[in-house]
Amino acid sequence: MKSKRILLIQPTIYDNNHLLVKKDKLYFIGLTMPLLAAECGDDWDVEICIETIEDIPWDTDIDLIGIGSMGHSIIRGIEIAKEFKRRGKTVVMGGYMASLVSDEVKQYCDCIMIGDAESYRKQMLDDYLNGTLKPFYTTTVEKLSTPLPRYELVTRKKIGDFLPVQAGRGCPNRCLFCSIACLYKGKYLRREIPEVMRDIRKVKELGFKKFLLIDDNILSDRKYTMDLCNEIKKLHMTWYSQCSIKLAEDPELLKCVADSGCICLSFGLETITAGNLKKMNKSWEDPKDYSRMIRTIIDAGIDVATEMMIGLEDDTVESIKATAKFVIDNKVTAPKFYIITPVPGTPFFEEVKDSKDLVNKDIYTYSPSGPAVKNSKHLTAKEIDEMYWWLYNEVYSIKNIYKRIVFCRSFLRHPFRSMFNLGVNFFYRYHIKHNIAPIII
Ligand code: B12
Repeated sequence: MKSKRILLIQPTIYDNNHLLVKKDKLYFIGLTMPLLAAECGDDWDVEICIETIEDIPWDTDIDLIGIGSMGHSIIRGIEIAKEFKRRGKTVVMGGYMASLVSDEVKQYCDCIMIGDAESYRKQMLDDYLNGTLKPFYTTTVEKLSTPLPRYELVTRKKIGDFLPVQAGRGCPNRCLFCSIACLYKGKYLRREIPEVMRDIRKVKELGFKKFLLIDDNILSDRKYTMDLCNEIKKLHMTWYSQCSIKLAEDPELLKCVADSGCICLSFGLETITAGNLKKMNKSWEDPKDYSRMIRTIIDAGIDVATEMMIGLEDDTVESIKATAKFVIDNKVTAPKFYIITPVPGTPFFEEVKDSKDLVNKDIYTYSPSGPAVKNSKHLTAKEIDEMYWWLYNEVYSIKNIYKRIVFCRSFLRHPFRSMFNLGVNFFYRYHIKHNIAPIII
């Protein structure tokens, strides 16, 4: 008789020196594993291993192993799957990459959960217990409702001072490079506000004063966001999230978000070159508005983090230098950069997979922090790599960290927060100096 026990593993990634990224502390803890644990049901005994901060318990006596796959951590995920298979375990995989390239990944495990796992207890776990596990499970969630995540399984681990909460999943936009657009196809699912508030209250009860709203675009529904923020405000907590920079164009909503305790938002600006945005099907944003919008957000009391890509078709050495100047002049608190990478399973990958500009076809080496795998119109892959590290070093030079964080108005308005941000910037700088892009912390 099979026992109701499962070990859930969030694999880490390999860095640019091909070493596994291991840390003393993971500041951003995802929701995936605590939520999956809850979705197993109370009668299941669940253990979670976050490989970035923990060792894999290879000798576990648990038979069922569940492995996540976030971006290029799928490479490590497959290695883990192979080893557990060798040890006679039953291995199930899920998450973004396993869903996007399920046929490829299936070779290494017993079963793949494609897309959302909300009904996997009913289907997959019961089948496992009955010995009738199928190779693939695909579920389409039309209405999102999730149990209270089992946060207590991660709160004793070495994590930051906030926990993740999810209000919605997916995004109404269809940007060509984005895995979320690929999986959700323009769909945005939202949970009922009382259910979201139940989770936020739990986070507070557990002693956390901050939370990370992990939605991909919390602005997708204006009224919903307003109502949610009005409820959050009552709890006197602070929170972070990510959304479209277009928030700056809605002063009423922006004020409501700021008043509810939001202190930092991350914006996928992608590029300062309009032609690049257009080619990526993101022409609903215009880089010429970015500086003004960033100012508006900072003036509302919210710190700005940005996510941008390098190696796009219209990029040149000059445009990448201008990107550095852009984030420095606009006092971006936490700028992050990625090399555009054709993620298998996305339309972008299909478009370039046979092109002679794709200089590396070994998808198992792909990473958003390089080495670059594709020449662009004006730059070779090698030049893109050089410019990528030049950009990070420039933006995180001591002089430019001070310019962005200390010599600006928000330092006077929020000195404690700014000192914290200064610490974060020096932490990122330390990693950059060791050839590690600060994309996983
Ligand atoms: C929080 C977060 C992080 C955190 C925490 C990571 C961690 N180790 O815990 C940090 C900042 C560290 C991080 C780092 C990275 N991330 Co990240 N991250 C997120 C974010 C914002 C939320 C993740 C989350 O909690 N989601 C909520 C849960 C409930 O949803 P879910 O993960 O999709 O899980 C559901 C299903 O997919 C399924 N499922 C998932 N895993 C499994 C496993 C099994 C066994 C089963 C049955 C089902 C299943 O069940 C869940 C419930 O339905 C997402 C965006 C997003 N929308 O998810 C990006 C995201 C997942 N990250 C992404 C990437 C690429 C990365 C990095 C590789 C680097 C980077 N940023 O580019 C690293 C790799 C981290 C690692 N593995 O070590 C991409 C993945 C794209 C892709 N094609 O795979 C996303 C989608 C962001 C994006 N827009 O591109 N990330």
